[in-house]
Amino acid sequence: MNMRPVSIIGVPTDIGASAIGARMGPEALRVAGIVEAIARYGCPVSDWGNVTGPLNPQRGPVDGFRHLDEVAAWNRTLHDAIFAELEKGSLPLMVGGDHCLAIGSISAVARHCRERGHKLRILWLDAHADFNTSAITPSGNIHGMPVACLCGHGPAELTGIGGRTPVISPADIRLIGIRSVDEGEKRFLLEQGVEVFDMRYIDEVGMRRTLEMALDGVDEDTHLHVSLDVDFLDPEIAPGVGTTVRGGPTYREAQLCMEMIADTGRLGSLDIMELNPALDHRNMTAELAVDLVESLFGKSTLLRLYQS
Ligand code: 6HN
Ligand code: MN
Ligand code: MN
Ligand code: MN
Repeated sequence: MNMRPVSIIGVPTDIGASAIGARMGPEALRVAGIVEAIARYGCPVSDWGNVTGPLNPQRGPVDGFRHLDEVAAWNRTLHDAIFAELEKGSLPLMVGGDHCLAIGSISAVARHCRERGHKLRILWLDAHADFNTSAITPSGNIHGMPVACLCGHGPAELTGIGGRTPVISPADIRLIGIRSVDEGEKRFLLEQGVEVFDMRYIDEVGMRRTLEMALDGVDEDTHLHVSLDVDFLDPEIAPGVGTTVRGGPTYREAQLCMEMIADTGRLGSLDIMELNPALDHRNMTAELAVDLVESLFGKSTLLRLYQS
């Protein structure tokens, strides 16, 4: 179970998306009780409020990127905020905000790991691969590009945050729950050798085996970063997101996924992204995300004590 103090950092922007609304995600997660949920499992938790950045100008893409300067500004701020928390020995929990912001959080995590000699493993839980570049993107939306940027494929403003390019190697990351990948993106994933556990894989072998595979090699020197895009979840249980795709993990599959991550005891940082309260019903998606966070922080570990 996690013993590090958790630091919540809100990032109220939808700067990397074309649909707006994810800017309200941090507040919806607070209203759903994210702070209390973590505290319930004995974790010290502080909510540091929100970082700030440029407003969303809602412009079209320029040279294949929508809002590149603004996206870079948010991510630089985030890198600094999250790196400072890691240096204090805290477990940063970024609440977004759209998924382009994982460039900043993971740049900070990768730098921390580099400087402290930790191994890094990233679990990217998403319906999408987020592996587009300006040359192949169908939308220009940078929330479809963070994994590519982190692997060094993107503009210098986004690939060098934290002082080194590439920030990560494809070997550091596992994509899980994938079921919507663009044509050029598919080829590029294959070419780069990114490990993808798509929904077909989860259907065939189950969530348990999938997580065993994705966590293979994680040991006491590993810093585990989880980047949860809430569109990972089936839209029937998680409608509050701008980019829903049918056929995602069920409630129980998602819980098992979080429980197996908790069992490693290696969770070092977490992003909860893409929640769009404007599209939600009675905050149900935020409440589900909080439910899953409880499992990540040891809810079932306590239950299992009674069973043995
Ligand atoms: N997300 N592949 C699509 C695009 O526009 O690049 C969708 C990306 C969605 C991104 O959900 O974080
Ligand atoms: Mn550390
Ligand atoms: Mn997604
Ligand atoms: Mn995503």
